[in-house]
Parts: sequence; C-alpha cells; structure tokens
Amino acid sequence: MEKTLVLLKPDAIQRLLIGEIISRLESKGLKIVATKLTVLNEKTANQHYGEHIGKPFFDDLVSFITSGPILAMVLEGENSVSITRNMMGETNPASANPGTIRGDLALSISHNLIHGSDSLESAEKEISLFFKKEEIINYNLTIENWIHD
Ligand code: D4T
Repeated sequence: MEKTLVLLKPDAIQRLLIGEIISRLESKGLKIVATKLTVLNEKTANQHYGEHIGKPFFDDLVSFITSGPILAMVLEGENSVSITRNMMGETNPASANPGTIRGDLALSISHNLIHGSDSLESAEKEISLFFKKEEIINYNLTIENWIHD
C-alpha cells in the first residue's frame, strides 16, 4: 500500500494544531504507520529541502524548520501521496482552497503548517530520511474493508 511522509511543521506544533490536522488525515482513511516528535538539525533540513538550496527563501526555511519540534509521520493508504497533497492545499495558503489544511488554517507561505511528499519517489527518499525500517509498523485496522475497495 502506498506510503507518504507528512511533517507537521514548528508552526503547527506551536499553534496547537496537531490534533486538528491529524484528525483530518485520519478521518479521511489514511493510516498512521509511523510517527515521532523530533527537532531537525541543519544537516537533515538541508537534505530534506535540498531541491531549494540557493533559492532566496532557503535560509529562512531552514531556520524555521529547525526552530522547534516537528511531528513526522508516515501515512499509508491508496493514493496517499496525492490525497495528502490535495488535503494540504497550495503551498501559498493565500491561494489554497477553503476545505484544505492550509486554506483553512494558515495565512503565510513561510508558515504553512504541513509538508507532504510530492511523488512516490520523494516519499520513499523522505521516509528513509526520517524513519528506520523497523519504526514503520505494519498492522491492520478492522475497519479497512469500509475504507478501501
Ligand atoms: P513543502 O515542501 O514544505 O511541503 O511545501 P510544498 O511542497 O508545498 O512547496 P515547496 O516545496 O515549493 O516549498 C518548500 C517550502 O518552502 C517554503 N517557501 C516556498 C517559502 O517560504 N517561500 C517561497 O517563496 C516558497 C516557494 C514553503 C514551503
């Protein structure tokens, strides 16, 4: 089953939005198969946001993402990568649709609450950056037949 990496960024933790955001993802039918509260060091932040090195917002992005605890999660479900991205909304909360996490809960592009892998390939890389294999739990929920085809 498809897996994706989600990070609740330091603003989500400080604004006490962990429960609200997880509740949306969990209610959709995505299953949490790994999670940890952690503080990113600069090295891991550089690896995670490597594609943005050299962009004008890069230094602020790294300071922000390393500024306090984040909640990292692996979510599992059919099409979990694209479903999570759709539920997050556009990168800039000002253009994110109502009903999305960023559209409903954020205002600023530099404080946009949540990260989700943007492709299957990134999901694989990102999951291995944050979690060891044995930290990802394979288990069944009894309600799964009510969620999947
Ligand atoms: P992440 O990677 O955090 O899930 O966000 P997105 O996938 O939606 O967007 P992104 O990779 O383009 O941007 C990464 C991160 O940088 C911040 N950012 C982005 C910023 O502060 N200023 C900017 O101009 C842009 C484009 C927000 C998300």
